[in-house]
Amino acid sequence: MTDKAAKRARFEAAWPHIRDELIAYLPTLGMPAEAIEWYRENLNYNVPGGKLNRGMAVVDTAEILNGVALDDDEYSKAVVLGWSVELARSLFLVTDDIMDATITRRGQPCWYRAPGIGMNAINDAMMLESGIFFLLKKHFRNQPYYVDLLELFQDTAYRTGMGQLIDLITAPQDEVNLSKFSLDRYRLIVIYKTAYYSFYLPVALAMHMSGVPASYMLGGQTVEPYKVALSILLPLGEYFQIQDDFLDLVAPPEVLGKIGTDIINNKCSWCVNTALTLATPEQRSVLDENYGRKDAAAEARVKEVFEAVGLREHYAKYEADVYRRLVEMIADIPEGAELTLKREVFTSFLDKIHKRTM
Ligand code: GPP
Ligand code: MG
Ligand code: MG
Ligand code: MG
Repeated sequence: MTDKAAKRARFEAAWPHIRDELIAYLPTLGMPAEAIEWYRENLNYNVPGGKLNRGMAVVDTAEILNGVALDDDEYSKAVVLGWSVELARSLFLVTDDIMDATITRRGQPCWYRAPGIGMNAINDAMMLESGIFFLLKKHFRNQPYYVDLLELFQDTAYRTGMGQLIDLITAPQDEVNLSKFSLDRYRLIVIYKTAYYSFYLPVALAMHMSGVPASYMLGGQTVEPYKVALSILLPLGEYFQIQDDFLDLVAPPEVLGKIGTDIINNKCSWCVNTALTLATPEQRSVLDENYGRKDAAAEARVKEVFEAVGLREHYAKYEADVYRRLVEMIADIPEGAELTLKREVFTSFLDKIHKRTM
């Protein structure tokens, strides 16, 4: 087994214990067996089964900040935080799939489309969220950073909700209107909807757990490590989403594991927003007439415009530029005494993402 596969296996092995902790609370409240079974199925169906990048990022970051391997207590704390991030992700996806009227997720029907679930999925999503706060209370109530963890989950959910709102109103299901799109709007959506919860949340959780303070002095300089982390992780998250959008267009389905649907689904994607800045008036009309139609011929016409405006070259240039910028920002982080921020936290993310093909 590779090192990476072993890490994943260890993280996954913790899930049944965490799930059972959540379930074990229900009988203490006098909940009937039927309700307990429902909650178990909600957790099993929605929480594991993804790529787990966000959850495992908590553990990876805690390990890097710690310098040496985590002891059992530290590891189990990091794992609870990691699975809490996965709980957050699952509740976002359960509700997002209702809002987007999506059919399948992770190769199975979306939860609201699973037999007998329907709009109960809304309550199930709220119970996934409550699970986060149950776990935080159980495992961190006596830690000096407990309030920091609570605030972080709450602030992140607030920001993610705002991102979801601007996404919903910029690209509504039933109306294609490319004049609402722009690269600035795109960036705002992506940073709020994705980057905060996917990139900043796991790292900031691990920083709190590792005792990284709000500020410290290093070489006569005041460092505010959470602000530094945010300043790198938001553009990193934007880069990740831009890759996701580009891969949706160009990656072979057998590599990507899914068929790209962003054009057909009227997504406010980096590809269309960039093409809009480059298109001639004729190309713009082709986009207006064909984007977001549930029709393969219309999709093909959009793809022709994307090729004609040189989207691939623009992507290559964007990737080279953002990579250089992130490398510079990371090199500027003042490094020193123990328990402070380390550059490796960010280089490990950047290396995983740079030039990915799936
Ligand atoms: C998925 O985006 C949306 C989120 C992860 C955030 C949802 C936030 C809420 C507060 C509900 P998407 O709809 O663009 O992607 P996908 O294709 O995965 O559905
Ligand atoms: Mg969606
Ligand atoms: Mg959505
Ligand atoms: Mg995508």
